[in-house]
Amino acid sequence: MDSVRYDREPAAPRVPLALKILIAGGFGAGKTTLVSALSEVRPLQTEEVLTGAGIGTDDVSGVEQKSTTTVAMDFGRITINDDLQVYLFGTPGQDRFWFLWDELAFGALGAVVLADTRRLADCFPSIDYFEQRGIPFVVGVNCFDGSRRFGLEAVRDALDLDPDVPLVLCDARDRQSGKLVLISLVEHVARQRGEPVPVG
Ligand SMILES: Nc1nc2c(ncn2[C@@H]2O[C@H](COP(=O)(O)OP(=O)(O)OP(=O)(O)O)[C@@H](O)[C@H]2O)c(=O)[nH]1
Ligand SMILES: [Mg+2]
Repeated sequence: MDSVRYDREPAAPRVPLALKILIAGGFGAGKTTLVSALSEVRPLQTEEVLTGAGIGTDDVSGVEQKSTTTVAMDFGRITINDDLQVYLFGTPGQDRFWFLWDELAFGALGAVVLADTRRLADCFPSIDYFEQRGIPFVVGVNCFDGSRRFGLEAVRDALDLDPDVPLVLCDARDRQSGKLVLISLVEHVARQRGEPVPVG
């Protein structure tokens, strides 16, 4: 009987390296919007309708148009090349879901904290969380239509950010804008680790 001979073992299937990045920030800052804009696959979302039951708990001042909220997480994926994928995890924005954060943050490369200048203080808990755990983060100021524009230095002062934490303007609805935020995070992580900053 003929037998097939292999000179070499068949190649093992390639498993791409996966980087995990968190998209955090206060209630309604645009986390779900950013994950959706960036993801190449239909994002997994856990949106629930804001109802009268949330009155007194869900502070929608400044985002009165908001009709849903994330109750567990958002998930999206970006393929960089055959060897590298980025997994995006959007956090829930409300305090009552804090218990999920440690699971979501486990093994993360770093985080994007989205800030809305109409409700800047809402991103303090996210910043505190990452600072306390030594997780590198950048802050993206999501420029909502009609919100007052502030200079980056004024926002940096208001957030009391360390000088080395990157602060960038962005539009969470825009893929290219979101990519620039992710690139600033990857560069920040590389600088912190003393590794060469990736080019392009
Ligand atoms: N004009 C404008 N609207 C935006 C932008 N980003 C988000 N929105 C809108 O703002 C609302 C809130 O956005 P979400 O992405 O749900 O915010 P979130 O941070 O995920 O909210 P929670 O999960 O409830 O904390 C949605 O109606 C979005 O369409 C933006 O950059 N500009
Ligand atoms: Mg959300």
